[in-house]
Amino acid sequence: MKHFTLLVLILLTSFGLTHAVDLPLDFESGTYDITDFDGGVLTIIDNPQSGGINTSTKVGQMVKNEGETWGGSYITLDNPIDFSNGKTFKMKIYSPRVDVKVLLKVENLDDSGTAFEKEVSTTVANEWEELTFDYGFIDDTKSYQKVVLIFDNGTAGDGSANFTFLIDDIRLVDENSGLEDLRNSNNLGSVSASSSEDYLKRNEIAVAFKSSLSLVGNRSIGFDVSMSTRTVP
Ligand SMILES: [Ca+2]
Repeated sequence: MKHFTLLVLILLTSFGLTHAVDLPLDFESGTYDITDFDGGVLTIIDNPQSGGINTSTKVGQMVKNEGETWGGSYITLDNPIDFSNGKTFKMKIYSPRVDVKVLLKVENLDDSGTAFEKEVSTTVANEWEELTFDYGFIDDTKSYQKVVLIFDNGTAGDGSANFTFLIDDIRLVDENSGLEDLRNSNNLGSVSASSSEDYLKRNEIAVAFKSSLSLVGNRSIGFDVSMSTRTVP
């Protein structure tokens, strides 16, 4: 009996059935924990539109049927999403229409109120494209383990080809969104002199800061100097 159990375990492992489902989601192997809601139906199928940027074997197919206008599906991952190496989601999509709104949301395993979402629109029809979702402002101190997808949120589906979408390769990348730079821009104290270039930058900032201080402290002198410089030919 022990030998039999061991054999089953070895077989399960070798066939990939115990493969954990986490990002990136490529639908090639593993058992996906999919939950459909309010008209959305997500299934894993052989790629019917192999070509362009996606010649992989398996894809996700989302059909939005009649139901609620927010109908969609979510995939429950085996582990919380790790945002430490990037906060930009990429997802390949094959849409029958341009300007289809694609909502990508992440949710906490138990508390749907702990969530973050971004919505972007498709730009091409009947060919694969890769959409980008900027998650720069997500609170990554919280835990998120569900990936929720809603197409054309606010519009009821009809289950037709017009509401049939293919998805693939949902992944996180480290792409500078500019949001972190913006967040740090009012914290000049964080500028360090790790290289000569940084040192020069820091000096420039210090000089500019001193100049603005002296201008405030001697406003009339600063003003006169400025005026004389401008008026003397
Ligand atoms: Ca795939």
